[in-house]
Amino acid sequence: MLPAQQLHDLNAPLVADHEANYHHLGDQLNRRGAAGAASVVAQLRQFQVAIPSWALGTGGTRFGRFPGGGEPRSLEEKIADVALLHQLNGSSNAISLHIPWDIPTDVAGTRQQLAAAGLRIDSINSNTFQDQPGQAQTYKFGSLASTDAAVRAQAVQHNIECLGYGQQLGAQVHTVWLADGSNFPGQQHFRGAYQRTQESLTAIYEALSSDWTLLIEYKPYEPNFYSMVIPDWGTSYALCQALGQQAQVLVDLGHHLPNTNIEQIAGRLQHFGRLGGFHFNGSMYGDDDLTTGSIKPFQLFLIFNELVDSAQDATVHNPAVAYMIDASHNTKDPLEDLLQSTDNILTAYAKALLVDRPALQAAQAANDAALAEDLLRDAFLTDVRPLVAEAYRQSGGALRPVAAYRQATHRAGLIAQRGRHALATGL
Ligand SMILES: [Mn+2]
Repeated sequence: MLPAQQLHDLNAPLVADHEANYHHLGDQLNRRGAAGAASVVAQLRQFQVAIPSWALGTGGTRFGRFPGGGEPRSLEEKIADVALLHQLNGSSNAISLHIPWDIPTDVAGTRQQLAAAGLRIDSINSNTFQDQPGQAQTYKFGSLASTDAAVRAQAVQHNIECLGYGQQLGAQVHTVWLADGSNFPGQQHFRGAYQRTQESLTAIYEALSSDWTLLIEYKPYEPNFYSMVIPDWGTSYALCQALGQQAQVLVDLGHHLPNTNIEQIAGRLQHFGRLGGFHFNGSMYGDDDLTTGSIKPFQLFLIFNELVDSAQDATVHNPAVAYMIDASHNTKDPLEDLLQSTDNILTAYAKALLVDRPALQAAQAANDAALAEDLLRDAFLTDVRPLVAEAYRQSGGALRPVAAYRQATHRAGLIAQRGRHALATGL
């Protein structure tokens, strides 16, 4: 983390400009009769997005990987990186772990480190898409859906072990993403694979504590390219219905075919009270894991419009959604990418909070398509950056997190400390 004085000094030259912009926008919103600036800032400060441990190192493609140096080599160093992000933006108070990449070796020490940084473990993520050294059975032909009972038993057992690690660290969410599927027509019996998956998930669900949530993530293709056992939200939803109330659907922005109406999926799942988790990233073609909001900021705004609409509707009974950034690529400094992603997420959220909702509902009731769209445009085209910056400032962070990170030459410090060729575990 940065010394408090250094953060203060980095903000100092920006304060006068920021205050002028913030007050100007506040006046503008007041004249428009929109939500007040202070109320939006308070809601932005409440919004927390978890950081996954695997996003702290450089990602890669199957063609190569170009690490930038200073990557976290241990769970402790991963927590230190998230602590820095949270210091700079006040919006990253949780970390998601991946088992077996992040098995805690010093539980008391890890809990202490988390508490000191104001962080918590958000979710535990299982991994049955790779074989681990010394593993008895292979996942080459699937895990929870495997035709081999011994493979399924091993995969179920791994998930139950994940619950144990999570419990030690105070997590309450377990995420299952299945790579299971097939590459060729006829390879897999669709109904059989679904039935086996439901039975395996039932065994995991039965091991779940009553205060935990099981998130079921879907993905249309990759790593299997003909069929995936859980390809869409409908399949996740059906599995949740079969399992029980503690099972919830996890929507990952990149896990959709191009042009899918993801905002409608978000609205539909909240209507059913089954939207349990949301993974943010950016996508041009598929599961590209680019910076959230870098390609389709209007879509991100429309998604937040649905989230805000449901949150403000007393008839919607959806549990609190676990938000996480699930991105990792080859090009940017991962910490800069996560700061940018969080900034884009908060920007979209702020815009959604500015939508004149009673007017929008009246326009929808009157089938006034032009007015309804204009009301969304009014909110989307508002430059809300002063609101996001004010949220950072009130949380004790940096007015411009990426600029502060750069000026503090933090990456150079990490490289000096961890080495140029430090490799984040699991990647
Ligand atoms: Mn995901």
